[in-house]
Amino acid sequence: MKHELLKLPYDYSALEPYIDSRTMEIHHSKHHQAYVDKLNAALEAHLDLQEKSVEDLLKDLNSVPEDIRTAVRNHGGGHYNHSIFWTSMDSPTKVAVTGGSREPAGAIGDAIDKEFGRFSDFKEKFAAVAVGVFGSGWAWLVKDNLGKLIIISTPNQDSPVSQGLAPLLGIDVWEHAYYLKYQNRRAEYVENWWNVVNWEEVGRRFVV
Ligand code: MN3
Repeated sequence: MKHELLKLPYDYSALEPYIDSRTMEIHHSKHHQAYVDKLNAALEAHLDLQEKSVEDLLKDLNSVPEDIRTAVRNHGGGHYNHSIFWTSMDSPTKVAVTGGSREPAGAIGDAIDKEFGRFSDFKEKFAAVAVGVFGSGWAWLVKDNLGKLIIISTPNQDSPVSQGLAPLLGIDVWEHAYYLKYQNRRAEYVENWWNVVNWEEVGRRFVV
């Protein structure tokens, strides 16, 4: 079984003007595709591992043979993290048209209020972590095994699932995610990104 690049649930232009379509196209069809290809290449000589989902591989990296462990961590992590990222977002117009909300509602909304205070406080804390990632990496809202919400960052393509945490929402802060439009202005990218967060999907992940 080969790992495959998922088709985006929206067009490359869907997240305009907050994330431009050229960035989306290169990010998905080149960067993410490369992680998928390199993961498959790493697993080529390991038939037994080809049956495992990328999530299961990442959850137990110690069981992955040492000669491909770094490749699975980096490329498997890249594949998995980007899959979470794409589906954490949706068109800002669609969100408005469907009567959805750009703020978390229901159980996830309550949990965020309980853990972080107001939604604006949560956004501020999350953005500070995202902007503060040194070099390439990710900021995440995750749920631990007791159901508690935490904001964390991971370097490179390390994934929260490798730490036993369930990723609910993640933002890619590698330069390839924003450089064409925002250049060095990562904080502006993070600020604009809130407009495309798909809170319905985040809410679904929270109650699983
Ligand atoms: Mn990326």
